[in-house]
Amino acid sequence: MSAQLWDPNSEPQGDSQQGAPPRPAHPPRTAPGEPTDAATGPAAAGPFQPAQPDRPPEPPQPPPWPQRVVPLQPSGRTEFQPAPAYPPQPVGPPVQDGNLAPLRIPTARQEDGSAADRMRIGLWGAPRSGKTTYLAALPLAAIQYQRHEEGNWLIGGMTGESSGFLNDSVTKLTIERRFPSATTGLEGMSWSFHGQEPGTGMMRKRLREASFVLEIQDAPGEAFVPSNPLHARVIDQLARAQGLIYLFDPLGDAQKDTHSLTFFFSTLNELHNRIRNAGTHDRGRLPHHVSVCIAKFDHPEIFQPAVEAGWVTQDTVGAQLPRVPAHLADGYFQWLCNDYRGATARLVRDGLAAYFHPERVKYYATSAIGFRLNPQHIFDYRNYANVEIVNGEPRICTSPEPINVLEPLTDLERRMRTSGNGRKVRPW
Ligand SMILES: Nc1nc2c(ncn2[C@@H]2O[C@H](COP(=O)(O)OP(=O)(O)OP(=O)(O)O)[C@@H](O)[C@H]2O)c(=O)[nH]1
Ligand SMILES: [Mg+2]
Repeated sequence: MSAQLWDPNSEPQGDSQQGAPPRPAHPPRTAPGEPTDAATGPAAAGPFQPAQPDRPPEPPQPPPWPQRVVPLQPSGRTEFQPAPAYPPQPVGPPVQDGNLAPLRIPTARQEDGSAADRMRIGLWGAPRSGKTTYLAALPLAAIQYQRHEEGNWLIGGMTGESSGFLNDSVTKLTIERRFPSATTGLEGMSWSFHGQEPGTGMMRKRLREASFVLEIQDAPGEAFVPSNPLHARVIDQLARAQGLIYLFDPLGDAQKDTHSLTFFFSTLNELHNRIRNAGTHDRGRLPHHVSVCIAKFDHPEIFQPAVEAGWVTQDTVGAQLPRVPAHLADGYFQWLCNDYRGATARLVRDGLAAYFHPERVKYYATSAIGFRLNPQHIFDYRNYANVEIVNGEPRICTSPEPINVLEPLTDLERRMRTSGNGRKVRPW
């Protein structure tokens, strides 16, 4: 009588589970390249064929399907038993990555008006003054912070769009070496900031822990004139903001269609009316804290006169970047408006001084893209202009190292928090 060989294609005898999924096949025991003759191959050998005499005996392999581990038997040995076959399962949603950790909610939501650490900032500036590039440079400034200062900053998006903006900005500025496109609509960002930075005053030697959520809107510069359809919404934003970042572009100020005053005075006047009508003036002035950024400080037409007038010092370590020191920045802005620009710039200066409390306005010489650096990554006064024109389009020459981009924002947060006026989220 011939031996009964196991035929994997034949129906199992007495299997009453119609429609049960077939059990997975054993993995082949044949090494790659080994002959798989039907007489001697693994199929012919049957599922639990003893080891061939010319091979070292293999330890018993547990089958690859789900197993139950039966706890220690009285004999003292653990035994594997195949689990019972599962009934057919409904098809589930596609699994994108079975290893993803469960997703938690973000630590604060944009809509959550009660979050104490939320900071609404209005971004203001004439067309092409560099507002979007400033925002785009923020993640770079945060990553590079520890190069120049003790401490560290991390920025993260609170929404998909805000996160996407951070990612796209870094790619655009550093890899493509291009500037962002002109803004066409209102774009809201919500970013979380976590950091440690040097304290101030007596606490200078200690790192200060800071954490807040920034809400900021980017608008086209044209929206800061009353004839623009977005104007009312932009004024709303500025009125509801706790602090303002104002970009003053000395280059644009020299051109008729981007005069700073055109996009400054009418907005300032309406902001004042709105806040006066709401009865929320602070001792007769607008209650906001303001960071004024003198934009495009890297540009030779701005940088060179500042150097020649003696406003600039240079770091002695790292990339040896030039800067206008914080204690001179106010004087530098006054000089820029008095001596370098014209009568309209002086009116911007006067408007800031008259409508806001002077102690709540701080000035920064800012460059979103920083200076061109030499191959050793050091500033060279012979060749520092970081923008070149390629096919009629401005391109950034060396990877941006922003100057005074993070500071106007983190200082603003600190000034608002410590000034005592609070101006936490207020319903105007
Ligand atoms: N040299 C230099 N040029 C800059 C800098 N930031 C911006 N620019 C130039 O200014 C142009 C306008 O910058 P944007 O950031 O788009 O200005 P914006 O204020 O957002 O402009 P709108 O959206 O039209 O209101 C850029 O295309 C660059 O050519 C900077 O830090 N340095
Ligand atoms: Mg823009």
